[in-house]
Amino acid sequence: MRILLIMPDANMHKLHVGSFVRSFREAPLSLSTLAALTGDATDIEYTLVDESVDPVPLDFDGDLVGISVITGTARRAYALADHFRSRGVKVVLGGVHVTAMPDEARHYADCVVIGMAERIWPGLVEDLRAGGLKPEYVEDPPSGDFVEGLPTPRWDLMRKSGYMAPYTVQLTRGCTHACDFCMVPVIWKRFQRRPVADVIRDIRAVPGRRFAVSDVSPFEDVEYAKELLRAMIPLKKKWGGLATARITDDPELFDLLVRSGCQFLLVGFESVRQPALRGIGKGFHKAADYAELMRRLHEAHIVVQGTFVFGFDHDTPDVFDMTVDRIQEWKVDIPRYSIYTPYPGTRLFQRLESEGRILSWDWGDYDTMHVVFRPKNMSPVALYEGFRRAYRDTFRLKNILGRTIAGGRNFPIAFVGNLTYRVYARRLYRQKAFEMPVTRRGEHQVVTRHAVDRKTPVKDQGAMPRS
Ligand code: B12
Ligand code: SF4
Repeated sequence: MRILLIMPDANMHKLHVGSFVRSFREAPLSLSTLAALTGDATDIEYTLVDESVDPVPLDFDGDLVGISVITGTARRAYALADHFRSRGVKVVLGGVHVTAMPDEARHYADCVVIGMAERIWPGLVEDLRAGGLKPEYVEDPPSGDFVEGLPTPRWDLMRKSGYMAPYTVQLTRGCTHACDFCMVPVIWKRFQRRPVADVIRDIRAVPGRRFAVSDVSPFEDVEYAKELLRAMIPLKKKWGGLATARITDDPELFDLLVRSGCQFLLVGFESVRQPALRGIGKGFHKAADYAELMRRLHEAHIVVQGTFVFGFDHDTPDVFDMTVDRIQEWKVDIPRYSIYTPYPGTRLFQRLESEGRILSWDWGDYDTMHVVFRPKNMSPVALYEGFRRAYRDTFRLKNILGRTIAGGRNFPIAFVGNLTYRVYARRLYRQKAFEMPVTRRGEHQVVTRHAVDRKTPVKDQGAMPRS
């Protein structure tokens, strides 16, 4: 059996040099996790393609195409699905967006998978083999225990040179919090921890010293995290991952984190203002403590990518300059900005829709780089302009050096990371695709819901077809 698994292009965080493309991220686990689930079955030949770094083989004529869909890539995913089905290849769609919007997704697929696929995928492949692929498979047990006994992902099937960190390890699923804009608590209703022994087995299997963790907030169960970090120390690896701003609250946990080899953390600061944090359900983050948090992380030689969001209902037009100033003051090594985005399925989406504030239903705009809703205290244009001005100001060379030069041994990583975002900040002003498509289209010109261009051949549509 020949199975092609695709992650459509998300059009971001990558470097192009001629035909060479590298993503500035860790390798995603969605496809390599699926491919591992059928174990040693030697009669299954998988091809895994992350379109952000490699082209999709449009002439594939095997038995099944599986496509992993997040909201921002839904358009591309549906166009690819159409393409392969028109060639007579069966298509299954799964992932975050399909789980939130199964009724939409089934228009474009022979089969949809709702929720986590660990307990589903092997049976689905067997059904396909027997000619009895069902139209829908739902996570079983619902929100259940599927993280025990998972195989090590098939990292070998992804192109290693495509990523800054080609080996990604998973510790947990879900999150203990429920911020209003976040998809995680919506689709993974329970926070689940993998057995420590399974995680350690995976880390041992990583060739070389470095790996990444892409879990959204793996250290919120402090006792579990301590047990895991303790077990990681003897492995003497170096790693990077994500954490909430509470990571330094428990001194023992933080000490173990440092000793386990943590060198990089992405922290979702979200806002420099406490009322905004409270408003989105992230009041457990204390903006007043961010300076001290940064000081402690730097003391431990951890490089910090700090993500900030603009467009909250508490945001006023002065938020942009204030955020840029605080980031300089706290010396956040690699800052990143996003526009508040109501992903379908989230509380935020429901609220903004009921208030009549959604401006675009084109999922291609849901990449956190476009304004897709009407902000409360400023116009959509002011939000977009503030967002890209903040990018431009933050990534001026003088500001980059101001933040990173005192970083000692962290300086090279932080500096290179900043240069990447500097290129991106420039793109925001230069490239047509970033020209505020929603607001420039006019507020009342709502885009056709998840429309797929059926006239242009898929190869000519570009990675992110736009209306
Ligand atoms: C790596 C990653 C990326 C990578 C790859 C994207 C991708 N397609 O996953 C990159 C860097 C490109 C990326 C970009 C962005 N990302 Co991202 N990313 C992740 C991250 C950290 C890990 C994904 C992963 O490997 N998960 C582990 C695997 C095992 O889980 P999984 O993907 O859900 O797969 C399971 C099931 O969903 C299912 N499944 C998934 N695909 C398929 C396919 C088939 C055929 C089947 C049967 C089953 C199936 O089976 C798997 C096993 O159970 C997740 C958070 C997370 N930890 O999941 C966010 C996440 C996917 N990203 C998110 C967001 C918001 C973004 C950005 C907007 C962020 C930003 N501001 O920059 C951009 C999107 C840009 C765009 N144009 O849309 C959101 C998605 C929300 C949404 N509704 O789309 C997530 C969930 C984080 C969050 N807090 O909400 N991201
Ligand atoms: S934003 Fe972070 S802390 Fe909040 S629910 Fe999502 S993953 Fe959890």
